[in-house]
Amino acid sequence: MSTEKSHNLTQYWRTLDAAHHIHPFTNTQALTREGVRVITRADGVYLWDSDGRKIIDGMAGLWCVQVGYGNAELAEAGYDALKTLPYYNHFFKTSNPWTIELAAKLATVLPAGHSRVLFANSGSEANDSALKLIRYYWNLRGQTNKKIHLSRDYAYHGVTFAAASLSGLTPMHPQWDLPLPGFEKVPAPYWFGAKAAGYGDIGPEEFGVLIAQKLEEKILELGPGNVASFSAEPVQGAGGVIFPPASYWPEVERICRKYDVLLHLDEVITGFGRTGEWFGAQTYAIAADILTMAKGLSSGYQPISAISLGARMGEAIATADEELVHGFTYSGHPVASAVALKNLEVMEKAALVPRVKSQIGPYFQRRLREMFVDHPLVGEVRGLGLLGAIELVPNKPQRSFFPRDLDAGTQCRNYCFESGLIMRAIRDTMVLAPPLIVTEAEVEEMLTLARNAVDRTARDLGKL
Ligand code: PXG
Repeated sequence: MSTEKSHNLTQYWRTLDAAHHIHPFTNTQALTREGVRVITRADGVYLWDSDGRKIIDGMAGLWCVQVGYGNAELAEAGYDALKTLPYYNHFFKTSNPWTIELAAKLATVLPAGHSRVLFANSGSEANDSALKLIRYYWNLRGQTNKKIHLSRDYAYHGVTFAAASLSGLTPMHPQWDLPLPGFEKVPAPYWFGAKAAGYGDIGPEEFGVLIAQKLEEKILELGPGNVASFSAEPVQGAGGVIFPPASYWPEVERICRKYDVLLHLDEVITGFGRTGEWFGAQTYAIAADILTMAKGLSSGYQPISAISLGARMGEAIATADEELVHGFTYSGHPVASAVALKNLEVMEKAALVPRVKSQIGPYFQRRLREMFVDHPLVGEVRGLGLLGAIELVPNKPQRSFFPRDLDAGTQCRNYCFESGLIMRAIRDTMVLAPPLIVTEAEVEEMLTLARNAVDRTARDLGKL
């Protein structure tokens, strides 16, 4: 296509988009002023926009395209299902082969005891459903006072009324008068931010235990008989890629068990190989009562999510001998199930999860540290598997932060975009979560572009 033609097409789409399409998590007025970027195709770890510009995707879409773009096997699995059974549901005692096989396949990779799953269409729906199932479990058990749902500061669990209430990113709340009543927060195990938050010079492991014990304090304050559940991401993603100190999860698990609080792990980002195991629960050896997953389940090729039940919830719900009054028109959609099933088969065949654990993950982590640990603008490099974060700070030993209105992270992210790299900025934390098929050469390309962007930001801030 000639440059002029593609430019005209871009203008045409921009105008239509501005006139008719409201975007998620976007200032519509600002976007209309700047003009949207139209992504027209993708292959491997690369995207192309409507002007023909090639972009390397350091975020696997929104942390979800595990097998990379353009996988023909997934496309064909979806097409076959579309031709054979484009739609049918699971209400009224029916099912379909793809969803049945997907449920069974999931049981082989999920943590021990998680042998039963329900399906939904997004991470938010999965979390919303999980909270309903938690309530149902306690109602079945006759513990009808257990209604309060605990979660953490900086948590991201989605946008439905319940999932947004569960989320601890406070800017998500005022527009919608959230959180709903019955949602309470405890602190996150964010060691890098501990000094700025007034915890002093505490070491990470001691801090991990201290923060876990804040959960215990909260449960005791509310009364264990009133607390239904604690929801948490094994590694907090959209809230800043916060890795818990090793001491944190064992203590949290002990506390949940002691006070009979159900442990809900949100594996929407950590699921499907991101940290080098199928699930974060396996990476951190966490025994959870209920797990939610989405994104990597289908590598983002189809909207599908799932909720898996551990032994006690699974048993109670499967033997309740009454109708489960819950489910969506598209729960276990045949096309989405077929694509997710193929995605899991492709991941297994290519050994993508072991690859993240022992080959490309360690390579990515080593190079990330080599390129950024000593950078004058970088306070901390943290990561595991194919998840990495770089904190941009004014003063490394102080672990202090730039003033929010400086928007150093956004500035750095804009430089990344300018140079053809998609990298996410969360406050001033720069994040990478590439597709699990990324090669060493592509890691080098991403890190080189990221380094240039951090250098440019450092120069702007007088740090280089
Ligand atoms: N839980 C977690 C841990 C997530 O990361 C959701 C639930 C909600 O999933 P749905 O499918 O309802 O969006 C998420 C989603 C970002 C970004 O910019 C992150 C997410 C979604 C959109 C943007 O980091 N995570």
